[in-house]
Amino acid sequence: MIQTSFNIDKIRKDFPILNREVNGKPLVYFDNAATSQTPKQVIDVIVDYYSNYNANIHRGVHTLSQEATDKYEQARLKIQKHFNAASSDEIIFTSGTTHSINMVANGFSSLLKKEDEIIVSAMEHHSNIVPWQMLCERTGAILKVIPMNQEGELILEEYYKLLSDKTKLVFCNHVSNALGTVNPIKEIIEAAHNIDAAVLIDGAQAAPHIRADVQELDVDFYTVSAHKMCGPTGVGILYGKEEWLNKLPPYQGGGEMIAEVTFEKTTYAELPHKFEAGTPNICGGIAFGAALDYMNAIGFEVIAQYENELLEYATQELLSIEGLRIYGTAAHKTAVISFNIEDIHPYDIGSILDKLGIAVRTGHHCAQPVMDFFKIPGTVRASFNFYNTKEEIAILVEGVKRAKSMLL
Ligand code: C6P
Repeated sequence: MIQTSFNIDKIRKDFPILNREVNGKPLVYFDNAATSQTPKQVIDVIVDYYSNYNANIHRGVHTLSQEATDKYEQARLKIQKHFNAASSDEIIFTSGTTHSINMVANGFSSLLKKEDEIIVSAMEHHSNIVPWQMLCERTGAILKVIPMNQEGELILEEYYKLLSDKTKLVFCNHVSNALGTVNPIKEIIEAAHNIDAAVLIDGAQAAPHIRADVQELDVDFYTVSAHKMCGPTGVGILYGKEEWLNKLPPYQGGGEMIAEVTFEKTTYAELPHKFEAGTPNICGGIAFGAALDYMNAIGFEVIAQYENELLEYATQELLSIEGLRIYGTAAHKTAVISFNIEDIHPYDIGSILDKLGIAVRTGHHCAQPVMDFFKIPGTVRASFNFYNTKEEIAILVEGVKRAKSMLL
């Protein structure tokens, strides 16, 4: 029996999309790790912005511009408070995690030299691999990989062996999108700091489930996408320690990121504006703040407990299907289940589930090295959020059984 201290029926009413049908069946949305759904409280904020105070920010003396600027900067303060950053100057608005990581990777071009080493984990999303490979191509630095075991857990002893005075930067996800593993980032950060290496943690999959405290973690960079935590697409943040953000050069040149421009020389704006060239996603930033308000009103501990119960129930029910294998069996996981049934192609299962109104993701999940490790082309991935229910999981399990009987 799932114990909740929140009212699931009331929560579900906040999400208009959950009322729709897909292929004549009620939608069962289990693709939350790709993007989460949006509550009406956040949709209302977006409508309000475009209905009442749409204007460019930091530029106008007029009322609309000032209102938009105030709301945007209030959102930055909400984000600072949520992640417990020491200063709002350490919160850079970006278009999302991919943009945030590229910003740091680009910045390190001027800080690395040939033969320096940077360390990545074996279970990264391509967003946290490719920008670093491009950095290695530019600088001659060398990329090393922390291996994982069959459960999908990083092997820390191997990580410790990789660290040396050549190591300049370590980057790892907080939670794996393909396996759901929650990584021991505190230990990873501490060990890197012992040899003076900086650490970037990709928080894209953790932020919807775990409230990270960047000061407590002592992390140098932390990245988040709003669309995975009830906010809109196209907006996110890079948290960076002030000392690091001051050291890195700006990512893009343009309006808003300058102090003074002449044809001889340009000086850059102070943080955070140094990294925010051009007109940002103003409405998106404000809606991100509203999404954090919404999730915090429910409470991250309550969310985590509820989702954990969904994970346990779904794991047990899915494993009762003969031939079904779950990839990612770490002791500490978020509510993500990646699975295959014998040698049925994940795409075929996903297509049948879609006919039944059930949305899952199939394929390599932008984490091809993880699939290569398990020697599979991909998986079916069901990922749950706090607005999902045990009844929906039962529908998924029946759907998977039906797919199996049709495909084997
Ligand atoms: N993962 C998934 O289905 P963007 O696209 O920039 O908001 O986030 C990229 C990203 C980075 N790191 C991790 C761990 C992620 O999971 C993602 C996005 C989605 O798993 C879409 S590919």
